[in-house]
Amino acid sequence: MSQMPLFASPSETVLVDDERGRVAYTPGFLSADVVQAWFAELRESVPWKTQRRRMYDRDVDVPRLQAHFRLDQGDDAPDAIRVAAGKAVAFTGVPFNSVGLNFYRDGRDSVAPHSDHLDEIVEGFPIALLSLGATRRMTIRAKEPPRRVLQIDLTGGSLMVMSYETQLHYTHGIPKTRESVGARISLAFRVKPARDPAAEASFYR
Ligand SMILES: O=C(O)CCC(=O)C(=O)O
Repeated sequence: MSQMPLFASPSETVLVDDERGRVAYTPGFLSADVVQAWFAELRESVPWKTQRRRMYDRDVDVPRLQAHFRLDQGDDAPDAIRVAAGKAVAFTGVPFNSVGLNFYRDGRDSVAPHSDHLDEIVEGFPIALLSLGATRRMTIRAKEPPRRVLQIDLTGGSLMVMSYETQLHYTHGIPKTRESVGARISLAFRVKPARDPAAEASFYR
């Protein structure tokens, strides 16, 4: 009996590769069946949290739900995350040990332009963003001239890898949209330093 392959054969497109960093995008990194199954599993099983942030003189909800697991220190991550991490590690050769999850419920959810906090990732290692669910557009913008803006539609099942240098030279964000879009979950894989037990996971607005 023939079986559908669990994973598609991905092919990477390099969007930028110069002294300011490398960004590579791989649509179809996961097959549609896997995307659907993992989206459903993570939506139900992850302990999603609403974060609050001080904005000027008041506290506001961060406009998406979030969660975080260490992959190397016994955190009880759902199976889908463990398998996804294994795939990301095998594809990139990067020993990711942490995953931050974002749940964008609809087009009103977003993440503001930011770059990763450099004290929270190990120097030299890239970050990888795995998308499940609806397509959302990411804007990647150079911090200094020469001006460069990339708009990338992150489709469900895609993997985007941004080198460490891109965190120095670019911001990335997912703007709100008035278009009618479904829910999206992203898994942001990182290599983090050994955990300080007193430290809280930090989140981007
Ligand atoms: O949802 C995404 O793909 C982006 C997430 C992100 O920028 C982050 O977690 O720092």
